[in-house]
Amino acid sequence: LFGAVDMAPRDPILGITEAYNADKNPNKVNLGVGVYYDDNGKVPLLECVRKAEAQLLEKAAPRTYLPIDGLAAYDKAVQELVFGADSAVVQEKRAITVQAIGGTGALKIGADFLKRFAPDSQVWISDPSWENHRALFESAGFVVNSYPYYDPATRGVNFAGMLGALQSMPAGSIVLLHACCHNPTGADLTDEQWKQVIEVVTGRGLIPFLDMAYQGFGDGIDADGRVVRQFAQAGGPLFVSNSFSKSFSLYGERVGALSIVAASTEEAARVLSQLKRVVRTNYSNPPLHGGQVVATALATPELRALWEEELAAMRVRIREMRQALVAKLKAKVPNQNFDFVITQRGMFSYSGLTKAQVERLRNEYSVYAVDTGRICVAALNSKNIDYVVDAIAKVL
Ligand code: PLP
Ligand code: TYF
Repeated sequence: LFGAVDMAPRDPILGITEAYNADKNPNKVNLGVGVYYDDNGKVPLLECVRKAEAQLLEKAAPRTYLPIDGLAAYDKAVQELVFGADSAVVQEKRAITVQAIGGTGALKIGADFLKRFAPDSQVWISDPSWENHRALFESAGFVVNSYPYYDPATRGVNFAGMLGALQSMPAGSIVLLHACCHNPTGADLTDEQWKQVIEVVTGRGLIPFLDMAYQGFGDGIDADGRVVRQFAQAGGPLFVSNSFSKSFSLYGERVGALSIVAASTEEAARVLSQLKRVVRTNYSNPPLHGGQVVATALATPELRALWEEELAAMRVRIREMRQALVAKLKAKVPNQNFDFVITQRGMFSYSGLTKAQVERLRNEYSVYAVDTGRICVAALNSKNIDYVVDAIAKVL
């Protein structure tokens, strides 16, 4: 049996962390994986999480199974966060939300559901996109295509290309969109561009699947969620995967959710019943702890306020690192313009570094970036930024 098993390729991003971990250089910096580190280079345990966990510990509740669709309080809190408590889709009970195993799990149950009910549709992802998008939808059985997105010349979005592709996809195509903080480029659409995208997607009967893994890292919780609400208002079916890995710094707890908007309460109930079937045949029901933590934090006013403060602090620190990176690079490499780093949103910057330059950064300086030139700005801090800027200046 195993003689015929060949070696699978490594995940291009998680593989970088393996190499980084093995590196003995004390100055090493991991700008590869999309994880937020604080100014001391540590992954934070948020105070709102610590307090929610203290409350849960105090209760010492038994660890029974959760329902197939997850903790009800969690699903409700997520739905209100994603769509707004007073939104029509929530009020009219047209949105259903299922707790999922991280954002990745949400994408996968959404993909499996879609394969069952839209088996002949094809999937379209941005060029480039998060590496796992293609693999996830292909493993659900879909043909995955890409639509133009990034324009290296402007270091922004090739909007004409994107819109043109949307206008020529067959009706029923599944379009994966990053709701905010595009991974890997950091280049987001403007409000006006989103308006046009929503018009084309709903007008042409495409199926939008919004992936929101970085809510709160762009311009704020509400501002980053606006696109989801606009899609929900526009009508038509809608899929939204969201993740608390980054926004609650709960990476390993695997907390995410899939929400689907249907045309009526009755339709939503049928959709939920089928989605539960997908969950049941994959992992039966989701884990308890992370969902409880997030539900407690979101539903307890003082913990909710604390979370918003802590998330804002992460967002602000990343912005400061963007500013510092640009200022320091300008001083060292005066003939190049790095202002685009400030405009980019979220954790990442598509830096424009070539594969050869990324290799030199790794081999000569132990600074780890993704081969595409993506760097995680959230891994920079006041102690490592000068070292990183020196290294980048040398390879440029
Ligand atoms: N979608 C995007 C765009 C991401 O960058 C990530 C990052 O991890 C995910 C989904 C997956 O989220 P999770 O780690 O919660 O599975
Ligand atoms: O893009 C990133 O770095 C994050 C983390 O297979 C990640 O989204 C990367 C690769 C992967 C899972 C998570």
